[in-house]
This record gives sequence, C-alpha cells and structure tokens, in this order.
Amino acid sequence: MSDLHTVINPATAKPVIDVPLASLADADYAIERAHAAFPAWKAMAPGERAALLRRFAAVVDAHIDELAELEVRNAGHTWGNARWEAGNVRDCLNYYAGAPERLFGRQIPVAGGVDVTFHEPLGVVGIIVPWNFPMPIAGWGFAPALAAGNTVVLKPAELTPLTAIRLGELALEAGLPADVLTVIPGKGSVVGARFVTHELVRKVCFTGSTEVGKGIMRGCADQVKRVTLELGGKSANIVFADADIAAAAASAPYAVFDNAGQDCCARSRILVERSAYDEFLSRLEPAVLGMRVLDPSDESSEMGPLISAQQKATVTGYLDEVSVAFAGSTPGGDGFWVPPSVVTVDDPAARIWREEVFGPVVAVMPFDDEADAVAKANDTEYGLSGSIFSSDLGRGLRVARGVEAGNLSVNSHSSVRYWTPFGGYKQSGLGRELGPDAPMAFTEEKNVFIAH
Ligand code: TXE
Repeated sequence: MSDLHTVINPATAKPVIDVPLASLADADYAIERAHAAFPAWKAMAPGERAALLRRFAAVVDAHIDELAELEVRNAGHTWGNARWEAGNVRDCLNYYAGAPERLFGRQIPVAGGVDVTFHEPLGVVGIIVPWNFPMPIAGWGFAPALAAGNTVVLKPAELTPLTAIRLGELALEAGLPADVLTVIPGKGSVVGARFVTHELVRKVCFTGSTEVGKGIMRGCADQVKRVTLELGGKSANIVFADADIAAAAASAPYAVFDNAGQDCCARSRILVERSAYDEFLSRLEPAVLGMRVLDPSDESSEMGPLISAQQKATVTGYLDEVSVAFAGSTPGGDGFWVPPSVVTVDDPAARIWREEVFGPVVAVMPFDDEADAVAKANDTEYGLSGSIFSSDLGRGLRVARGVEAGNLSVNSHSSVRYWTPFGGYKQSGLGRELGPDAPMAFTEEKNVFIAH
C-alpha cells in the first residue's frame, strides 16, 4: 500500500480517517489470489455455498447500525437511508443464497444422445462501485456473483471506502474462505483500470459516470471481457391532470432530492400536464420548502450534503445558469450543502433539462397530451427509470410501455427491489442487475452432447 486518501465527512468537511490506496501491484496480487481461490469456491457443494452466504447475511444484520453510522459519516446519508442500505446488502445475500441450489441447466431433445446445459461461473469478477450508494451497489454485484460460484475483487470509490472495507471484514468473520471476496480501496485509474486489463478478471461490473463506463466497455473489448454497465440517468416524473395532484406533488421532492439528488434513478425532470401545471407547482413549493435538510447525524434529517466540494461546484455551476423558481434551506457551515432547488424550463435544449446534474435540482416543464409526454420523456440519451402519475391505470401502463427506460413505476417512485431486474436503456447502461436472473449473468452456459 502506498498513497493515503483522507476520507472527509461531507456534512462538515472535516477529516474522518486516512485510508491506504492500493497500488497496481496490490491489485495484481489480489486478483491472483482471487483466481487461486476460485476452483475451491466453484467446487463447493451448492448447499454449503448457500449456507455461507446466509451466515454472511446474518453477520451483516448484526452490524446494521455500525455500517449505517459509517455511511452517515462517510457519505452524508441520512440514518433512515443508511440503515435501509445496510439492510439491502443483508437482503441481497439472503435472496441470492437461494441461487446456488437453483442454477438449473436444461436437457434439450436431440437425436442420437443426450444434450444438457450447465451454468458455470466465470472466474474472478471485478466490481467497481461509485460513491453515491456504496453498500447496495456493492451487494448487488457480489451477492449474485458469489452465489454463482465466482470469486470477487471489489473496488469502492475513493471518496467512500469505509462500508465496503467493513463488509469485506464481515465476510471473513462469517466464514467465507479467504480471497473469495476481496475489497481493494484504490483509484479508479489504477485499481479499476486494472480490473479491465488484467486477463484473470473475466467480468467487470461498473456503476458510475457514462464517460468512464464507455472507456471501460472499450477496454473490455480487447479481451471480449464480459461487462455490465450501470450509468447515468435523467429520469422523468410524468404527472397527468387526472392524477391525485396533491399526492404527486408531495412525493415528487423525495423522488429527486433523496440522497441529495445523487441517485442515478432521480426523477430530475418533472413533466406536468398543462392544465394541472400551476396547481402542481403551487403544491410542490411547500413540500420542497418543508424538507428537513440537516446534518445527517441528526436522525430527523431528510436530506444531507453533496459528497464533495467538487460535486457541489458542479451542481452550483448548473444553478448559476438558470433562475431558480424556489429552493429549500441548508444548515450552512463548511459542509458541501446545496438546497433542494426547483427550476421551470421552457427550452428542451437547456443544459439543466438534458444533462445529469447529480444534485438536488429538479427541472419542471408542461406537456400537452399523452403523446407529447412520452416524446418529451424520451428526448434524452438516457433511459434508466421514471414515474407516471394518473388515475387511469390503462394510461399509466401505456405510458410506462412507451417510455424508453428500464425501470418505470405507476403512482409510485419505487425503482429498486432486489428481487426485480434493474438496469438502463440507451446510454444508461448495459445488462441488468438484481432480480431472479442476476446469478445467470455471472455464468457461461455450457452445452454438452453425449452420444448413445
Ligand atoms: O464518477 P466515476 P465520478 C455520474 C454523476 C456524477 C459523475 C461523476 O453524474 O456527477 O458521474 O462522478 C471508478 N477505470 N455518476 O467522477 O469517475 C471510480 O474510482 C476504472 C452516476 O465519481 O465514473 C469509482 O469507483 N474505474 C453514477 C467509479 O469508477 C474508474 C454514480 C465511479 O467513478 C476509472 C456515480 C477508470 N478509468 C457517478 N475512473 C450512477 N450511475 O449512479 C474512475 N473509476
């Protein structure tokens, strides 16, 4: 280990702890050890692998508050979110603990013999995690990958390594064999890039910016390496006039300002049917102004700070270009605070309407009819999620089918359940995570014909 990274509490801008950053040689060593651990992990009886994952889940469950506290301090997450996130890792482990015994192959009718297929693990899987949801995104990768019999090397984001490091320790405490799950804190350009170039890493799962994701996909092409990408978003929240406008306006802030807007599923564009536009805005304003934006060490905080001074500068750069219709408050101080801000937009070419801001900023625009709503929602290079509010469920389903995005919800903002598939259309990503098929994405299907 060479360099140190000072982890900062984003609510106060004060240092928390120094974390060593892995060198290239450290990354190579971890990958080689993971490769060496692979045959035994692959050969382990499915029931035994399942039992270890359940034990890992139980150990995580016993440390929910400790993990949550780390995330509150390291990532500025609210206590409610941080506890949910730690619980999500536990739930993913329990859910995918059912997979080792259910990785069924097929028996396909053929003449002259028997034909069977097997789902075989890939080998070492490299998981690159961003700073916005350090725990869930780690678990969405390692739980199904381990369940399918792969070994995992995982690189947390430089800014938020603490919970991932702790999860690596808890895996060992639960009895997972050494080197089956290795957490390597380090720079993206060193450790993350090494996952792409190292021949023993058979698949890369990347969540992060679209630009870095494109580079990873290009790099993986050199070895035809398997890759899953979960990238940015500019999701639409479409509110029809026949919806419960009070409920839609009351929930809209939480659909974008949760995690201070640093959420790839953030509904950062609100489209409102013109006849309900004024009423919606007048109801949205008190909902936004009433949000409790507080240091997340306060349990009642509903929105914390941005992750870094750099992220704050990026977000305020967008706000400086527009006039803000109304905004909530912040506690001030040295932390990386930006108030929840609402902007009305007429010009669909405006940067704030087109680009992922990744901060507590939402842009609102009217639409005329169903076709206009779908066209406006789809006028983006992204396609991760979206919501539709209408009392006409036929319309809700029609519009959900019309929007080019991977995760839609009608009269709800929920996007992520570990037992349903998650991923993006267009430049929001490639492949799906979560859901019942996730372990299959960490296998090759082998076909064997036996003549008789
Ligand atoms: O992301 P990066 P950043 C978007 C969001 C945000 C912007 C920039 O718009 O404002 O991206 O964030 C690792 N090879 N999202 O700069 O750089 C890096 O170490 C391999 C959306 O933090 O993409 C970290 O672990 N790995 C997103 C991870 O990639 C590399 C979540 C993400 O960092 C690498 C985060 C390289 N060359 C940001 N360079 C979402 N989909 O939710 C960096 N990394």
